[in-house]
Amino acid sequence: MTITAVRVTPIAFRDPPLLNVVGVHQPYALRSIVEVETGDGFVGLGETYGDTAMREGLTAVAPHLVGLDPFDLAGLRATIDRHLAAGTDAGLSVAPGTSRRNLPVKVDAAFEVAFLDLQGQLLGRPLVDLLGGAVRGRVPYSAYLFYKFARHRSQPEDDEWGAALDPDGIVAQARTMIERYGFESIKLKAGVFEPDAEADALRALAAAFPGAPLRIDPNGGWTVATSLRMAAQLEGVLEYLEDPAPGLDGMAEVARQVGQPLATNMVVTGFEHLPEAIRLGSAQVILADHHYWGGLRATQHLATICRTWGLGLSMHSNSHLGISLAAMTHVAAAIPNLTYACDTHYPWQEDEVVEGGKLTLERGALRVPDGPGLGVRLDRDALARLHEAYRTCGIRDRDDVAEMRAYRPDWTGALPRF
Ligand code: GKR
Ligand code: MG
Repeated sequence: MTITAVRVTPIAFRDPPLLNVVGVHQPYALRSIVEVETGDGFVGLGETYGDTAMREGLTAVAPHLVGLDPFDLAGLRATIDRHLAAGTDAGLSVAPGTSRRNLPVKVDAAFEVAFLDLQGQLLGRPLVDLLGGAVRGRVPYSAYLFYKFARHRSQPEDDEWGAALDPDGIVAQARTMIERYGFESIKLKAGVFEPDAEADALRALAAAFPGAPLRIDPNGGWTVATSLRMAAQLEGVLEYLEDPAPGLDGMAEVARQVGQPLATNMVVTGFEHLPEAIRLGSAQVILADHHYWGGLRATQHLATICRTWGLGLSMHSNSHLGISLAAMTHVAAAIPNLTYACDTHYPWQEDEVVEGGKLTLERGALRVPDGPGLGVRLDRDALARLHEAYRTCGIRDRDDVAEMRAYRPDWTGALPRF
């Protein structure tokens, strides 16, 4: 049993004008779809970032995987190490996947999922069984709210969500999202407006959805002083405060003085960050993301470290489609100490690349797909359509700062903002 073909297809799908601390989402988000095929017609799938660095990494490795056994994950890693030099960009980013940092780790993650999908198909077992089996049959996700413009500059009419630029807009967005998907916990992407205005939005959410666990994430957009002031204001309102201040030291300084746990997907984005983060006490909840932590098994290793050191574990998300959602769900189902609902951008995406269209979230959760492997199959017409969108959309790297500059020419995206 060997791999006979590997394909990497860049795609672009529509993305609304969601606001964050560095700017605004572009009209299209990019992903790469990975297919790993064996001679007898089985195809394993993976989904990951679609930026230039990632595409180059995936395509540099792809031809060298032909001939490997899909069960040989050590061989996969060795092949990647032989053909890919580690990136040098050490910068921390709002979108932790979209840089050259740890490129081999991210490439490994994408192919590992495809190899595991193949293994599951060959054995006739859901992927979660290869990770030790499911400790839960449904994986809860949180409603991921964003301040947003009503439409992109290029759109003649408002999108279906409309604008959300104040507490009323955020509560209305939450209502729609909860009506549609039944989410039980809520996250607000912050760092967009003055922190006090964002705290008002959180309090409005707390009043509108009593008892729903709440989180706020300004992506390191607040100074330590602002973070402390906001933490005091939001005491008792939040289940955790996500990435208030930049840097391991900044987070540690905040953590020392506040009563609530800090979560991060910005200052701890790889195993190499854990010793210092633990020594300093920079975060009490780590947001895992298999796309940049090295895959599904690496995410399980991270979970073990979190359990050992008494850290909470939740899951980070960027704009993604169903292959990623299925992979996130399988690994989340296998981790006993995943103690919070996972993040997902999924409700913001209209397009899909898997057969049958959008996966169904019910009561805020996705049932673990029970078909063999990931349990999702590629819709080839959709793949072709989204690849064509990639070819013509003109975007090759995510750039929220440049997109915002089109609205506000003086925009810099510099952090911290407040
Ligand atoms: O898509 O605007 C966004 C998010 O801010 C994303 O880039 C972050 O990586 O969702 C992410 C987060 O939790 O920080
Ligand atoms: Mg975050």
